[in-house]
Amino acid sequence: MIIKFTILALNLVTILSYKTYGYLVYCPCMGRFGNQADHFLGALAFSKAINRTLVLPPWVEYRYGEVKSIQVPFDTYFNIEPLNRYHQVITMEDFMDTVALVIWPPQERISFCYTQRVGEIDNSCNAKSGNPFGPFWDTFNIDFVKSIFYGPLNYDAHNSKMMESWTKTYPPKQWPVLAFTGAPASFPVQFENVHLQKYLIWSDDILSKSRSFIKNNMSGGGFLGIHLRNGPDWVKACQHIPDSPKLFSAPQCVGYKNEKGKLTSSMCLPQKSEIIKQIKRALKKFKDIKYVFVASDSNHMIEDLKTSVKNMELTILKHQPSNPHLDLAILGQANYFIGNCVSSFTAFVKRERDAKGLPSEFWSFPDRKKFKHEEL
Ligand code: GFB
Repeated sequence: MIIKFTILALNLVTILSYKTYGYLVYCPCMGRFGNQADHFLGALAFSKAINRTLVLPPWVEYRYGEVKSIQVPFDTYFNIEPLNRYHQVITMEDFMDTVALVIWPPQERISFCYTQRVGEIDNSCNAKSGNPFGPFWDTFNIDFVKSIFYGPLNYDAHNSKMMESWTKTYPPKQWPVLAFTGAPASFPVQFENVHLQKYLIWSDDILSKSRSFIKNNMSGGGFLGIHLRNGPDWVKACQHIPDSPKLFSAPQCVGYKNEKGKLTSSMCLPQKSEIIKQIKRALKKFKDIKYVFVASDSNHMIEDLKTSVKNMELTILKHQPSNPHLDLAILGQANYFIGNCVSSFTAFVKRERDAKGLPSEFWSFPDRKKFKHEEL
């Protein structure tokens, strides 16, 4: 009895402390980690702009051979506290265990989408149709009774008129929870939201594992971190370069309007010779580098790299077994980083390093021939 009362009282305290703003819930239903991270920054900006507490969704992951996505709690990878300094947030797990019990009863669960989505029901968001949509909401036993199409509103947090329209159309008193079928954010991350990366700080667990890896394997010298994105999905994606001058995260180097250069196939899928040349150039600049840490989704090229630098006192290594988050956290701590401009996985590292004032560059960018010509 006492325990029950204490839990109820705690819930009320949590709810009262959040109540005035309303809540924003969403499914990070597009792409893998890099895409979801880009979306997260946009959702964070949007929730602040419409003054609603952001419910931190779990990360959606896909395991080989499994039909349904797996939902990994947000705080497995990131600390909540720094985010709270920017804006009020709560994890999805805490939200469902406390606030939702009071302000979001099952009969009031409405899904929001820009316009109808194809699925089992006509004229609906079909918020649970397909993977990861169904498994995501099922993780929290959430079903929706209705859909709202919020178009033509959009989630550009930097358009104050638009944000006013949101708060006027969906005031928190009548709409305590806005649950979005997908992330209320653009991909790649809007330029104005890139700086929010500084609030995404790795969890103590990821930080300590990445630091131990560095200490145990790369002490006594600096290290160069490189990201080689070269799996079959990527090879296929890079074929779209000629028709997609801003493919995926390319704006991070070519600019959001291609104002900083042209996207080339080599930037997406650099050849072995180009990779080796660029590494050697970086090593000339950073003389105290003794290690090259390679992160990759497919081919780490360890043997090729070892052969190409065999006359230098360098150790080439990777993390085993493959662990994307540890790779990211390690790359974020490298003395120098070379990444793939088109990849949102690289983009995460680049933003984190920019926030810490650490130097980075991209494969085959800027175009050296053009650069040299312009310098003359
Ligand atoms: O993160 P992500 O959206 O980046 O998706 P891109 C790529 C996934 O591949 C990562 C794995 O989330 C990781 O699971 N991966 C990539 C890696 N690089 C590494 C690495 O260095 N180490 C490890 N351990 N894993 C785009 C997608 O990928 O690729 C698009 O976002 C689309 O949706 C396209 O699928 C083909 O932006 O690189």
